[in-house]
Amino acid sequence: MSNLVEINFDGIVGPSHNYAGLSLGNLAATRNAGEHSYPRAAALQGVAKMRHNMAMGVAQGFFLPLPRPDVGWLEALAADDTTEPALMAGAWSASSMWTANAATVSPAPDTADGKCHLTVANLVTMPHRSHEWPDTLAQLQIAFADTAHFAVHAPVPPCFGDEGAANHMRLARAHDAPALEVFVYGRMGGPFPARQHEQASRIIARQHGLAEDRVLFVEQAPEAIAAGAFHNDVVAVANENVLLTHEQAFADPAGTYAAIEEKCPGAQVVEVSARAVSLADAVSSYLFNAQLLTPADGEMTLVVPEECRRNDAVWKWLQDMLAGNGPIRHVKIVEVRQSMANGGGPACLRLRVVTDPAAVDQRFMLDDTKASAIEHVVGQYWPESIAPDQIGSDRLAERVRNARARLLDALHLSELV
Ligand code: SUG
Repeated sequence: MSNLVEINFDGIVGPSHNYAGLSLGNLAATRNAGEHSYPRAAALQGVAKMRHNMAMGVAQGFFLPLPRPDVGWLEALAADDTTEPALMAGAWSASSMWTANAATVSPAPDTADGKCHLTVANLVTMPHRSHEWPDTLAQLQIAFADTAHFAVHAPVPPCFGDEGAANHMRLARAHDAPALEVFVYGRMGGPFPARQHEQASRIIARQHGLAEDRVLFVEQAPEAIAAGAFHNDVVAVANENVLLTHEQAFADPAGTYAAIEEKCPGAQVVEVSARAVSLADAVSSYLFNAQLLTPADGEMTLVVPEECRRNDAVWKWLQDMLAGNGPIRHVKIVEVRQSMANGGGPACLRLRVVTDPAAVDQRFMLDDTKASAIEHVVGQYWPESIAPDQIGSDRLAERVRNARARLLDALHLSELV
């Protein structure tokens, strides 16, 4: 019998969480630049979300915050206190919390060698994210060290931007069945950067040993990127055989749906029309940055951010959807406002890995005891708030380092230094 299940690995929000407006094309992050941040509340909201999903019977894991400020990166930039504030903020960013951008994952049923393949994302398009990958890779190499089950790859060459699972979807009868892997890429030329390069996606598909008839490379609609969908997971989400997508997510929606139906018979596309929910409403509410999950009871559930309830058009669409006889049977709400204000919804905060949980280093798997331990350390050591002018301060840097060290210690992961 197969023990393969979907595990959601959430990024614990780091103690240096702040709003520096570093991501051009991410409208929430730009709008909130210079606001005070609340790292303690942010991390606790994240743990509450993990607890919420665990309570539904979903397997839950986590990744640790990366070492910040990244002094090695500042050195490489020959930067000091007098250099541009954006570079300093880049060294302090807690952006690794959005683990949907940590890696692209092809589970064992999809790959030629029957291993689960993970390629760490290079994130080269945004300077503040471009230095995440070495520490993320170190973490993946520990969490997925069992080489009988996993193959962990270095990033694709930096000439092609790769943003990980945020632009990748699996469609399959069930999580443990061979899937169609859909890679979504953008083309440069619009007002905002297209972060996922087609060639990066193609390299990953080859490197993971995916069969040609079970992959699809789809162009993201330029108007979606221009409207603030800097990753495809802002306008589409898939789970098992269901794709929930905005009408304007893909450059060629009809062609994309036809190709999906051909390569994955039985797939169901739930399309939200622009008339019902505009791209602007989709981006501000993060309706599609929901987690579409199959809980233990088998009833597919959409875990949406609180912002969806506050948007009339989105809330009405959700109610109408539930009243219909569609494949998504429940809608649940989580509060992740601190992350949302930087453009990171429930789906950005997690990396999905379909595998046997027993194959994972157990220190990365969450249970109630560990959730309480994380809450305890966060409550004691995470700064309550950070004002923009504190970024770069030695005192705060010391506090941030100490907070992370306490968490590593509590979770027996001090080897991550
Ligand atoms: O890369 N925000 C992140 C949000 C990532 C969301 N992830 C997914 N859609 N999967 C980003 O734009 C803002 C940081 C700042 O401006 O301080 C930031 O990096």
